[in-house]
Amino acid sequence: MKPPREKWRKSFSEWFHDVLFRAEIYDYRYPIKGTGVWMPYGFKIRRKLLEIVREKLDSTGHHEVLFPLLIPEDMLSREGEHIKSFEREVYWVTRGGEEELGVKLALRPTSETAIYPMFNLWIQSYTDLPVKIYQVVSVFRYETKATKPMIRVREVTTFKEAHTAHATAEEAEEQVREAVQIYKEFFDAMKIPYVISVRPNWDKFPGAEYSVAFDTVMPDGRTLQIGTVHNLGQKFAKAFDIKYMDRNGEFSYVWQTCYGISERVIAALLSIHGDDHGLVLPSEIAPIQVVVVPIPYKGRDDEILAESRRIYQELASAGLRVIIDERKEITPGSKFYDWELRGVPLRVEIGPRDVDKGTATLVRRDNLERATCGKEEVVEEVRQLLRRIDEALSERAWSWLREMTSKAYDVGEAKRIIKEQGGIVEIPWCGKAKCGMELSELVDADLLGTPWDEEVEVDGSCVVCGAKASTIARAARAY
Ligand code: P5A
Ligand code: ZN
Repeated sequence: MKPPREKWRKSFSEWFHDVLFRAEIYDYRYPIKGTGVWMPYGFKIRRKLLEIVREKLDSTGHHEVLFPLLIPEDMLSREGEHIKSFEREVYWVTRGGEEELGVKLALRPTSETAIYPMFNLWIQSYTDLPVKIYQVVSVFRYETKATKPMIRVREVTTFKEAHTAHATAEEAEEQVREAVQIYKEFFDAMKIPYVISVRPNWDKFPGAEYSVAFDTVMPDGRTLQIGTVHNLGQKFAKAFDIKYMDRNGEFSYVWQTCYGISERVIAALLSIHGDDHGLVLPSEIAPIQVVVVPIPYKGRDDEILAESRRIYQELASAGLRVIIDERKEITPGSKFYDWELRGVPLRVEIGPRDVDKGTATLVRRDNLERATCGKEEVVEEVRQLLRRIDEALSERAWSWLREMTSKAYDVGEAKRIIKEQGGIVEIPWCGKAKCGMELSELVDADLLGTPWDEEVEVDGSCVVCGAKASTIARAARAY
């Protein structure tokens, strides 16, 4: 059985707003544009996700830190390209109580310029390197594009940013690879499909040598940038004078990288797996993995409840995140509806027939299929089904991404696909910036960039200038 995905696909924006609120994830009615409130269930999902990120970073030698929110104006402006790009998006604190501040203080839009002055103090010798730190904080960006809950907010509340410093360019390069690998594993755990692109030079992170980005395709066919990894070279090291003494007593600037993700990942997770009934959560993220629902029957309620509780206990003792829904005032049907909306991967129903036969009925959230198993096998069966649900979610999501990725060999075709179907279109490109920017105009879409570290088959010629194509450009309408 296939749950419907009509609304999910055709009125995604409405679906998203509606589910966020009804499933008690996130309330976007806070009276400041671009800010939202994490509600209890949403906060639990957020916490699970952060647990996974922290585990991946901690186990690869990163250390968690916490820097101040405020950045003095002169520090924020130290690196030219960085400030030039961010200055239009900065919130400023200019007063403290009754006093005008002598130095304006920025609410961090990201923390390079807060962290690197401290790197200047911390890093003296090659023995201090590498430095690999991260923090999870709020950052503020006065976004001028249309704001959207979680997707483009002005207070980004779940900004996980990592910053590293290295002795050599090769080590920084290696760090970019490690970061990409960490994010791959993280998105894989989330069952979120992605493409990895080197952003065009005109669209890299301000202050970076180059930027690598993860994009996914949302239900409406638009792409969402869900993470970025930047090789900063020595630009910030020079601006903040971050030098170390090598083995020979000579001083050199460090080589740096930084990489970040935000609640956009949660938006992608909730959106990509969802359907018209609501959320569908992978088991690793689900705050509740299994819900036990007793199905009352005249004269047998006590037996049914006792058996439901016994199974609930068994699942809880096995370490599964399980709840039992004993609410008396509502029907089993309304309970199903509630937990489907919240994306609980598996439901266990216990009715009179299950009690008689010594069985349990299991219903998968992803495809709503029912199965029966003996009461002795419930734990094993639940574990197996959770695994299968996760696999099915991953498969469905990746085939969605593949379905939404096309190739085009001329501008008209590319433009038509982007307009009519959406998703990502791969177009032969000579690699010249002039053609790239023109291409973006001609197909009326953004250029995500070129494939990162992938063997790509390039056939045909640049659709703009006709020269032999050296790569492909990925074009899409991006959020
Ligand atoms: C990398 C971490 C940086 O800021 N500095 C530290 C680097 N990169 S970035 O690409 O600008 O941002 C990292 C990721 O954050 C998400 N993001 C947002 N999410 C929600 N609302 C926003 N307004 C917003 N801005 C950026 C993106 O996923 C981006 O890749
Ligand atoms: Zn060209």
